[in-house]
Amino acid sequence: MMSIILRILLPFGILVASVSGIDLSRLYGHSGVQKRSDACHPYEPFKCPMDAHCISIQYLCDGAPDCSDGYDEDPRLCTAAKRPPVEETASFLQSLIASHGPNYLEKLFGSKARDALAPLGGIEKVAIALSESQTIEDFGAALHLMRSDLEHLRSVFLAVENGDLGMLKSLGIKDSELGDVKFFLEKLVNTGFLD
Ligand SMILES: [Ca+2]
Repeated sequence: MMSIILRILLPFGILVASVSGIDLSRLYGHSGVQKRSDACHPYEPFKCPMDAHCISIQYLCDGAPDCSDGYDEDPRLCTAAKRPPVEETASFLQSLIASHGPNYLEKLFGSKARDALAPLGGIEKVAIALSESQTIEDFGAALHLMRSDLEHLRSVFLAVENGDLGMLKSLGIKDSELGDVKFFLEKLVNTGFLD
């Protein structure tokens, strides 16, 4: 299943070259007839996936549905738009694992975050869930986290929100990573993860 990030970007034709296994024909028209109307006007570049209706970027996540199915107000889309890019989150998680071993992220995400996050579906799946999940409860549901792990994660976020770095230190987050981990968690807190 295509991530919502790709579905956001596909109407713009971005990232298409790096995406395999997706039917691109609808992007370029395949009826043999040149249909100029397939392309959205530059002033209204976002194409609603359902009805091919074109809207301007300002109407994305503005609180009122403009696509017939309300896709432009999809909570996951609008959450992802406020979060760091999935690639950035994935590479951060990857760098922590590369530096400290495949079970390092257990300190944050609990016992299912071992083996380079394999039991959670892998690094990319976790990064997408961090991007699209409006709240920590949504995140827990998306990755089927156990309640105890979710409450542990919440306590980590609450500590960061309160400026308590001692919690991260006591978990064994290295001094050299403390700033980066704090910055990473703060970005989530600042976009409603604990609301
Ligand atoms: Ca809208």
